Amino acid sequence: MKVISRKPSSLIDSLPRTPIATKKGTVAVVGLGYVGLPLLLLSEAKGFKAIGVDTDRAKIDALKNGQAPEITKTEMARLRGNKIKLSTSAGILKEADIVVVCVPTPVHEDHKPDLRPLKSATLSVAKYLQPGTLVVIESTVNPGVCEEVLIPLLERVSGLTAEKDFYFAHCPERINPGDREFTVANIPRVIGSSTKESGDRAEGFYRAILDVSMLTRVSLKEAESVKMVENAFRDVNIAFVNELAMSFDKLGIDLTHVIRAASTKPFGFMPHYPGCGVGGHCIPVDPYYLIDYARKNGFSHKFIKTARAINNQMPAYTIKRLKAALNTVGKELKGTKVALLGLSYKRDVADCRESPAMVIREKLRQAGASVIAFDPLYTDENTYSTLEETLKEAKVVVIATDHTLFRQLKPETLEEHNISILIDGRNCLSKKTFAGSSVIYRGIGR
Ligand code: SAJ
Repeated sequence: MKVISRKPSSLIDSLPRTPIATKKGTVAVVGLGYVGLPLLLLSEAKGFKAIGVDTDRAKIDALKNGQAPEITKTEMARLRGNKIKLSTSAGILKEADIVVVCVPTPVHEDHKPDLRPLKSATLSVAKYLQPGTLVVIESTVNPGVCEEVLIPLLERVSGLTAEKDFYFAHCPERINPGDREFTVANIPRVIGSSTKESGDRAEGFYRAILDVSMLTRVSLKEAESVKMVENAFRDVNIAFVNELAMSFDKLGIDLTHVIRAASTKPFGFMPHYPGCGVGGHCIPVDPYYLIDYARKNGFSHKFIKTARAINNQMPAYTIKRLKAALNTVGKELKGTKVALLGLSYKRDVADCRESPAMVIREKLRQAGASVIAFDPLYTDENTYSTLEETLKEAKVVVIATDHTLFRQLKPETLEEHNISILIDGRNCLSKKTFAGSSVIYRGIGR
């Protein structure tokens, strides 16, 4: 496992080496999804007494049976072994010295921030908050949410005063779902606090569980801003190449070759890749939190908003590529059987939140196409169960998620099923191998 390490700065050198929290050593994690569960397991593995709280009874029952996505057999045994307390009831939080909140922060249909899950979790924490407890928020929030929403809520309901009776810090999560190299244990973290004491206590906790020395200390608003900036940075860079893709499709230039060649520049260039859209619970969501907060404070973001608009139009652009390919053979989309390969938002990940593939499926249906969808990691009432049966019925194929299974698709497989068109929404197949086949290949930006 690659451990990132750097000689800590003099400030960090002066910090107490013995993590303050381990004096009593009980950590409670509220929200046991792809962020909270790994943190809970890591805390327990590093010697803390661990408590997991989630409102989802089915999830708690599954965890008690050692069932959860992407955990090791050892972790399953530890969950089953009752060493980790798991509950849907927040009352158990009374036992914790440290409470870490890891719940989703989605947006509403109109892209306005939806803090309901976070407020509800914070309310549960407040109801059972004990003096001396450290509260850490890992959920992604825009600047101002900690000081203007969460701390007042904790104080009002608990009757305790922040920085006097309890400690508070914000340490934005940096989990990359599906990443086996960068994990909760080795990703550097940023810790925001309004006082040194709270920051020290939070740093003591993270030092006790993480294999990294790079823990950067900033203010609460700066920590909230770090995550917003990280993810808006990624969104605008993806929008940049998506706009280039639409331009280069007109110019007949293969953008993927251009990006690969530009990446040979060892400085000043960071490759991103065009595709059928931007999904997930982070990249397409977090910029809206920043846009909304800036608007409320008198600034209207243009560039970040434009990037969101460009990325949001990529599902429609992908269908436009399909329509254009169908037109070259005198066909139209209405009535065409389309195999949609992939529904999740990211390669080899089962999560469909904000997935562009779902938008493509809906738009294909609205255009009168008959959609046959298949995803090896996701099923619903309208999905097929195998790639074979999906291809058997289809006339054209759209790849919306570059799952490993789809990256092995060969032109001859499509020819065997009389499939005439392939739209590669993730540019994950070799255009060259299709050149010699009867299958019309179109990518995004190539
Ligand atoms: N995507 C592109 N082109 C790219 C990169 C991604 O179209 O060049 C699309 C993906 O297909 C996906 C969406 O954007 O639909 C998001 O992809 P992602 O790789 O950013 O995946 P996420 O959402 O899991 O992002 C996480 C984020 N981690 C956190 O928020 C803590 C993000 O900050 C990381 O940069 C990202 O992982 C990562 O680097 O993989």
